[in-house]
Amino acid sequence: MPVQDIYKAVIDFKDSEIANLVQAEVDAGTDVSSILNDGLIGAMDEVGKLFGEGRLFVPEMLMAAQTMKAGLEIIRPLLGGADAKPRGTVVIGTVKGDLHDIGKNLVAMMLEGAGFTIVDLGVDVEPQAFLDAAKENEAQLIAMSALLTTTMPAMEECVKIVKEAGLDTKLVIGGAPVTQAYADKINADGYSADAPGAVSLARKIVPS
Ligand code: B12
Repeated sequence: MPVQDIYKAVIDFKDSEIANLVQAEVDAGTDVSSILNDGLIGAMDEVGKLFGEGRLFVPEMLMAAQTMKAGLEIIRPLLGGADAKPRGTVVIGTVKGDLHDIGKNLVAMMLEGAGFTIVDLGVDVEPQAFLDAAKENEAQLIAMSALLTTTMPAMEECVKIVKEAGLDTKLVIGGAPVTQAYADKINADGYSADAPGAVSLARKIVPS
């Protein structure tokens, strides 16, 4: 089944082949939702599972995410008409003072692959900029990344100003030094140790 070729190409990191495979399916009239859900997202779910089991590591996860993104580019213009409604909007960024973005990018890619609309503010993002972007884009979720212990307080500041502003937007945090205990302490709505976990978290917080 050709959609399975797409699924397999993502799992096998065939980033040079994926665009052609997806285009061929589109040309053959295959349902775009099936290409997305059974092929691209299905494969990323499997990658997340393999990562969770310790059978696949961060570099492989990045390669799979990049392959998935290349496939997603082909069907992106068609998604509006497909039966694949967006899951919600996530404003994501690395917090003020912090330039590490590999993990943040991976989380953004996985969330995009899971059907969320991503507003990526990049690195060194002020708490107020998260709040402004969440308002402007009517985001359901703010996702903050920090890799330095010295930049973690910027997360607390952001949680505080978003809650004070009375927004419905939920806040999730992550990054190597961040823990569930820290998330609880600063009153964040969720934490995950890795990108597949960020997808599960976002799906739980923003039900379809
Ligand atoms: C690569 C790297 C750099 C690169 C960053 C390149 C880039 N474009 O990102 C460069 C060389 C620029 C760099 C610079 C610095 N770095 Co550096 N860096 C690293 C290193 C080696 C890897 C980080 C990484 O990318 N990991 C791979 C990704 C995939 O993992 P991750 O980010 O943790 O993300 C995963 C999860 O945490 C989670 N996640 C991440 N974000 C989010 C967000 C949400 C919402 C959720 C749910 C989940 C989630 O999902 C991701 C995927 O599974 C780490 C060491 C380490 N092992 O962490 C040091 C490290 C983070 N760096 C460190 C330091 C000290 C610095 C510098 C201060 C060095 C210096 N003296 O100049 C500067 C700081 C610059 C700045 N202002 O940010 C220290 C931090 C110490 C501390 N506890 O604060 C570390 C731990 C190294 C060390 N052992 O000392 N660094």
